[in-house]
Amino acid sequence: MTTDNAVFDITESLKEDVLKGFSASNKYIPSKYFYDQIGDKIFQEIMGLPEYYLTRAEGDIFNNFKSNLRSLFGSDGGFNLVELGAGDGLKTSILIDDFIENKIEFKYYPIDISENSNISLKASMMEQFPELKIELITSDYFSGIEKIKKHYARNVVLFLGSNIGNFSVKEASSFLKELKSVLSPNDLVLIGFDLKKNPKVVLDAYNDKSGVTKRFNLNLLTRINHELGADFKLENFDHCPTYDHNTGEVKSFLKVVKTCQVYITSLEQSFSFTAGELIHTEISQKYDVSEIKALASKVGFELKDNFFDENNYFVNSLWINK
Ligand code: AVI
Repeated sequence: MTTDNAVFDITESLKEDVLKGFSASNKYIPSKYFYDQIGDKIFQEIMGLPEYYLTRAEGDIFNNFKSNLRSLFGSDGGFNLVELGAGDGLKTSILIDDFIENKIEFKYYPIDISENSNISLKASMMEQFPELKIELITSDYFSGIEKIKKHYARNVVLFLGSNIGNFSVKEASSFLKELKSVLSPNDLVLIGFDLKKNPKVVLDAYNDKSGVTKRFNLNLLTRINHELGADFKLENFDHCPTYDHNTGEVKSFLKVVKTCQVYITSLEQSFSFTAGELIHTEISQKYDVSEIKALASKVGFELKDNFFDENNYFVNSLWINK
């Protein structure tokens, strides 16, 4: 993984974050470490789970509203379609397919810190759409946007899949303020928010019967075992998600089921884990429509339109930079 000139060492950053997280009074591991090669594959499985409605809901929105999105994105002529953390690009390909069919002028710029995911995304996009104008940007999101050559007047930034939900509300608002600072007036942002709904539906999405999300969460410990030389025994930990409908927070934890000591070679240190203790691993924030509207105006955008799936489980919210 590389950023511009500096080589970014993910194992070094994992080491620092694990030391910080395991030394805290309430232990935690940042959720960005889910996405190693194994975690990426498990996340693909999650997206296909019957309980994990988010991906299907957003796909339905794109299928139902692609022509509306096409006219809104293209209302100023050609545009740069900028995607932050595109993953496998499956949902975006619904829009790209429609834009190409309707001979819309645009160029696709997926921005991701991981060169590997960008390269495989480009290969799969080129296979589906040989005529697609695409330029990979391997970088953090904000410097990536600044690098985009202004081929067309407008940037249309996609931040899909409820990735915004992996920030707390406070972090989301700083992230969006920083995003605004690298955009020009009239640029658009389309954000996928997961909505508050029946708490059982929400919680089941993070606690599937087949145990895929449990594997996803436990993979953090496998990763620490491999990359930092730790001796976590996975059977001493369980997957434990919670949902608070008032705050809209799904919190995922690894719960210690058997008291144990774990030695981490690269830190030359042991850590104690006590039965019942919770290690916080992820937040998946759910919103309601009024909170989304308030967030848009707080960070300096104007909410232009909301697109919902048939169940009102999910919304793609289109904002314009004032
Ligand atoms: C990537 N992100 C939006 C997912 C979510 O819903 O928070 C990650 C995930 N974690 C457990 N299941 C899915």
